[in-house]
Amino acid sequence: MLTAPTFPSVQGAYVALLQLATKEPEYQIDARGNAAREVLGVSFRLPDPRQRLPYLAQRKANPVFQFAEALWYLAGRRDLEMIGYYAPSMRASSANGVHLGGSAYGYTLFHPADGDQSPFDLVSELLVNEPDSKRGYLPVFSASELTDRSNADVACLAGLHLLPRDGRLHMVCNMRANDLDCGLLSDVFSFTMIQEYAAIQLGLRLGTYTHTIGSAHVNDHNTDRVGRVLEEAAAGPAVSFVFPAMPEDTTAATLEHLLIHEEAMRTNELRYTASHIQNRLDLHPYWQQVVMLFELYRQIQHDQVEAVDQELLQALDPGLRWLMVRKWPACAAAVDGSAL
Ligand code: 5HM
Repeated sequence: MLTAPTFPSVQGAYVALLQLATKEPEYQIDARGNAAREVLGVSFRLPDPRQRLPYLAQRKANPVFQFAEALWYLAGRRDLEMIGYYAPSMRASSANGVHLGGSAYGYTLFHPADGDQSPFDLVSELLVNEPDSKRGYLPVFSASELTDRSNADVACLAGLHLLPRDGRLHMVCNMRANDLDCGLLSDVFSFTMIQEYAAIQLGLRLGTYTHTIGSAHVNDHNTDRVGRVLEEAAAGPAVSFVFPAMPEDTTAATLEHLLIHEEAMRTNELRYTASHIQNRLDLHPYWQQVVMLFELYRQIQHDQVEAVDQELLQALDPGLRWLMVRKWPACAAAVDGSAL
């Protein structure tokens, strides 16, 4: 079979690639001081790209960051102010302390560079007029990023290819490089969110997601954690949850509305209860879940609570709650032992 191997969720692909790179590496590399084991030219396919979260106790996915990053991309932003709050480590990649460079993929894709149309708008227009087109490509990496040899933030995403076929929107993602343990999970989460958003804007059903990587590697300093993940995976799947569909009425205005609430919580101007989010915000229950995640994170970051609001935690979808309880001690402290 020459097409990419398929997996029912990102978790299987992640584990299979960790296994390959650590047990059967093709190369040992040392680029920019990062010793790593590497395999070249790998790919996988997710027939259901919504299954974009792993449920592994040894690899604590952070759904707050995942949604924040996806929204930051979809809103075409590059500011550290927003993304640095959710991922302080990303501050180190910024050259000026204000913006991110190559890794601000949303800025490249959704920000109107010249004139008033973004690359995403141009590709969408093309695909509406010619769905069978092979030109719906959104390039991200640019060789001009290599002009400055000290550039710490060169895009790892080469580009996203949108392919409407038989009423469904497929996406092929090309990455020049992917850190299999640290980068892959958040990349797949965000890119499949972009795919689902694009499908809705084009009036298409969600198709398959294919992820391709030039240099797939595991850094040596992550070897211990990767070993623990592989042990957990070998013991068999403990839990799995189904990730719901993005509402079909989602538009750029929905995301703008959501990001107004996001900013109010990030800057600690407003605090929300579960019932306020459910009854007063005029958001679809899918997006209400995201506001709940941001409010829980506000309580952890700003109020520095020992235990988050129980009612809010209980109002989360079971899969998101499972992840939050494992990721944040203040969430674990808000549930009794049986819910762990
Ligand atoms: O030396 P280089 O620019 O390739 O280092 C970037 C590192 O971040 C690589 O290990 C790359 O695979 C990882 N990375 C990732 O996996 C970086 C970004 C941000 O652009 C990303 N995924 N989205």
